[in-house]
Amino acid sequence: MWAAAPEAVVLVDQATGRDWRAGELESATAWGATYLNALGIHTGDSVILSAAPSDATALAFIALLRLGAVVIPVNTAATPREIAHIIEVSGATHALSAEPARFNQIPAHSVIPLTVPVEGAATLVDLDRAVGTDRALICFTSGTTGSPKGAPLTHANLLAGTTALVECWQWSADDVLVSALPMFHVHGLLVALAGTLTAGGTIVVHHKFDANRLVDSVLAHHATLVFGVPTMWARLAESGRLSELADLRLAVSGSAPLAPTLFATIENAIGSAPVERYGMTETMILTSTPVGGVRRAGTVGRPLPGMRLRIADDGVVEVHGEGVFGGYLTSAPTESLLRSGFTDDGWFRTGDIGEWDGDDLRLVGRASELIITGGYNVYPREVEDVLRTDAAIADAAVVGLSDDAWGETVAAFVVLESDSMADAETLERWESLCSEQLAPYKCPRSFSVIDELPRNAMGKVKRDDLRARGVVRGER
Ligand code: MLC
Ligand code: AMP
Repeated sequence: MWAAAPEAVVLVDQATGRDWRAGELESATAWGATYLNALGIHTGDSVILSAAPSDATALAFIALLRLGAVVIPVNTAATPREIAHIIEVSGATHALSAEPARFNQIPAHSVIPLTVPVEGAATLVDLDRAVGTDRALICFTSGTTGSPKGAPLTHANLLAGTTALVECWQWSADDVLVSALPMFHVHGLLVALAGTLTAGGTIVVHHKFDANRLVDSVLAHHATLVFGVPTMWARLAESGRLSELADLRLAVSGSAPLAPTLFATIENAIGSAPVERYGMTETMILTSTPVGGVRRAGTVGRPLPGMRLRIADDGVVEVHGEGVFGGYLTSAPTESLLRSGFTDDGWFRTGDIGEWDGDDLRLVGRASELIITGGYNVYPREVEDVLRTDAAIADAAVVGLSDDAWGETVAAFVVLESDSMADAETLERWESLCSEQLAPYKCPRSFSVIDELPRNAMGKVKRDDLRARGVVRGER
């Protein structure tokens, strides 16, 4: 693809204005791979990549894949406790970061500051030798048991996922995508960046989401595509500038439910319905509403090419296809993967409850307690485990409260030890405990003190009851 049109601009860094032609990207990632190899990274090594989106981040990702290393994208807001867990489970030996000091749990010589590769004399390493069954990435997803789980994706998974998107969205070399999505998740790194590379189009990368800057960028680059999570679309609507996006070919929303009211706002402003697509870290993108057909609010569309979907008797969406991962990493030092979440006949159970509405899938709930806030996933158990370490807390339950801006916000309900009371100082202590242990998006936005947690006959916390109560007291 790059060789066919070496002069074509494929990557633009919005903050610096630097653009990269295909030929430049080819040689810069080859030098980058040579440089990383000289610093001790070899084929098969697991390497953390943790940085805000930029051309340097994109180039590092490509260089690592070309070298055959396994990329582990890590949230730039991850705490030392969260990083330690990722290193332990993945066996990461190196880290590339714009803030190397955050990775002091890896020997200093293996923590590499992220920079744009400088021109080298020659490429000294074998590149592009990975085969489909080789691991390309290990992505961490929040886990029901309290600790994030490592989901390896192979080169075949990645290619199947991006090829299906290119076909489904008729994504071509003429398309220009503006993306402010973080590059440490499937949406920004694989759908936006790897999708663009597969399509041979252009991606304009923003370091941080800002509604005004995004609209300016769409206009300046004559962009045809914008991908965002619903919170980003809500902020674009709030900016009053949505109608300036009327020339987009596709305005795409995903990672969390798009409220029908926001769908209508976007449709009215830009003159066409947004495209909704549904995916998961473990599976890449599963469904999309049609590019050439009617897109209905509240539906996430049809299976992508190569993806099969069925709805089990309990309502859970089950999937099968080339993009679906092979299982989770285990904590034991073994190559075999944990097939939890797979049926006996090899389909992956997503945990989402769905129903068919004509040809389109409608997601109607989740079998799990997963909270999605601004497109980031939080499992209550991880937050509850942290809260329970506080001496004043006898018990805790965490739920997602519905919120117009964030979709859901994290809310904690706590039961005090009998000799304890909650005053302003206590609240501050809980807030600091959470912010030390958990990335900011996982920290409760409210703490409600209640006499006891509502439980059913089996002793399970009735989370719906808590959601119905809303914030009881102590909102910050
Ligand atoms: C930031 N904050 C959040 C948050 N993002 N809190 C809860 N949920 C979030 N998602 C916190 C900040 O730390 C800060 O805390 C406060 O909220 C306000 O910050 P902000 O500056 O207003 O937020 P901002 O940095 O602009 O981030 C908002 C956002 C971001 C929407 C741009 O959340 C984002 O990039 N979301 C995209 C997530 C994503 O890419 N998901 C895809 C997963 S892949 P304080 O304490 O400092 O005030 C996937 C598969 C698939 O799901 O299908 O795609
Ligand atoms: P993640 O673990 O971050 O990959 O998140 C995957 C989850 O995000 C899915 O299981 C869904 O619950 C949710 N999700 C992704 N896309 C959509 C969408 N378009 N609508 C509703 N939920 C979505």
